[in-house]
Amino acid sequence: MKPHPSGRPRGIRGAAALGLAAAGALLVGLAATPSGAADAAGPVLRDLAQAQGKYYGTAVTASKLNGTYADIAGSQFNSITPGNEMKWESVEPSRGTYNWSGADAVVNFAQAHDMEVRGHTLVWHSQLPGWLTGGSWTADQLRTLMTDHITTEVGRYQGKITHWDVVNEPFNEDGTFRQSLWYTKLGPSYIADALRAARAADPDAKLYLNDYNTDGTGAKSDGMYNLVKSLKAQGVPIDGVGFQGHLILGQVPSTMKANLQRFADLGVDVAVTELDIRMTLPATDAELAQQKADYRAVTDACVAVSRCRGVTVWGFTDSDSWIPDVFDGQGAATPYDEGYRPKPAYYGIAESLGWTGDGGDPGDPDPDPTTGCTVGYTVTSQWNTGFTANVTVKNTGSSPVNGWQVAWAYPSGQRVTSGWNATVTQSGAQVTAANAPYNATIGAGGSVSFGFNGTWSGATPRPPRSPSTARPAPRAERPAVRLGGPDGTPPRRPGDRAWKSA
Ligand code: G2I
Repeated sequence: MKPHPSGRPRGIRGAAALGLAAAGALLVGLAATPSGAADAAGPVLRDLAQAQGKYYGTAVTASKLNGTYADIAGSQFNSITPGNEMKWESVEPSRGTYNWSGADAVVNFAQAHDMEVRGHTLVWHSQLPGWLTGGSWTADQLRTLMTDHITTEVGRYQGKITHWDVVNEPFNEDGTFRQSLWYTKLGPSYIADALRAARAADPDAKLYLNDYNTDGTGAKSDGMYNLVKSLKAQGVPIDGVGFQGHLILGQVPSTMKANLQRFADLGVDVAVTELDIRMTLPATDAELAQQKADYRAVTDACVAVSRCRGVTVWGFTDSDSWIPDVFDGQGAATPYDEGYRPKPAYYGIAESLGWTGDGGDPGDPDPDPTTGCTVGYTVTSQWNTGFTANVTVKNTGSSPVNGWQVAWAYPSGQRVTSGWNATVTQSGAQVTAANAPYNATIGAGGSVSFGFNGTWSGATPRPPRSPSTARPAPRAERPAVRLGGPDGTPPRRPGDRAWKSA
């Protein structure tokens, strides 16, 4: 593989954090709020995938391929799918008049960044030009229009497209054939004819059928399975099956791996071609953690099936996703947020592909070198004016902590209303949570959690690291910090430099 022309992605993880004052002035940081593409030491999905013998791909919008969007697409992914630019209405908006500008832009970008291209899509019921859907064609005329279109488009990109979605979404939910323009006029033979025309136009491209809601076993997947089996038996050129993977949070089919494997056992490749995992907005930290697990599970299924060629996400950033346009109130479906910050889902993919570094999400905080403690801050639920949060303090050191406080400042006017398992007080933006009598001691390797309800309006960004987080609190703050346990006993944590200097 050539080196990535755009180099390694730029710095990702900003230093946002909470401060923990354990028994006086111990301070630890919580890694949170990534703020860019990926840092030099962060995972690179394309390299991790390649090491597994797979690709990791993304759908893109050709007109956005510049700046940070292009940097991430080209450096993190080694396969690309034009989201719309190769569809019939895009390339042949009026009969015999072709517009290849968007499609060419994607193919050129792929070549410049050493990426494979998934061609999407030749024969579909949707995004067809009006002249085609509005015409009154005989079956022979329509078949010729279809095969000519395939010959022209596949021929244009011969040798440059690794995989073609030749026929897209041919099934109804019950596994019967969709009553598309193609099926109603031509019957099921349109599928074999399309595959043969594509093979003739580019013998090296891998030819796929592609559909949604076929990810797990079920009636629709059975329809696809039976079709592939019969095409194989007739010697029709079919190389692979694409499983789109438009999923709902927490609903990765438990049969996904087995389903991919049963198709592979028919003698075809498989791929996850349009992965996204949607949720109701606004997304909570708990939902983003679930999404991480879901992205990981889908990627795991592909990794576990040797004939799974790779996974493509349907847009890598929440700013370039079809979900909010189609599902009211839903979104946050991709691995990067709208500001191009990697979400926990990104790390879920990376971990599935073998990444063992920092998970970069609220559940995976970095220990603070001064205290050996970590603080994890998670919004567990959120509604229009309120939220519930959970904070976990983990003692990663080798001796107990006796008495602790956690301090942070809210950036956007959030107010704590009531807490539990700690005494949580707020003054201005500054919040302090002090241990309850019964959880003052955190054993070596142990952790404690507390929670609270709060109010918000406008936005609820995570509390950022205060400038004082990584060092002892300034002297002026010391009187506010209670040393030791609730009975006034001094903390006994060896090596607590901050406490000793207090
Ligand atoms: O619908 C999600 C995907 C399901 N599987 C096949 C995919 O090809 C399909 O992709 C989406 C694109 O991501 C959307 O971007 O297909 C949609 C059309 O069915 C695309 O949406 C269309 C909008 O509906 C149009 O208003 C818009 O002009 O995108 C067009 C180009 O931006």
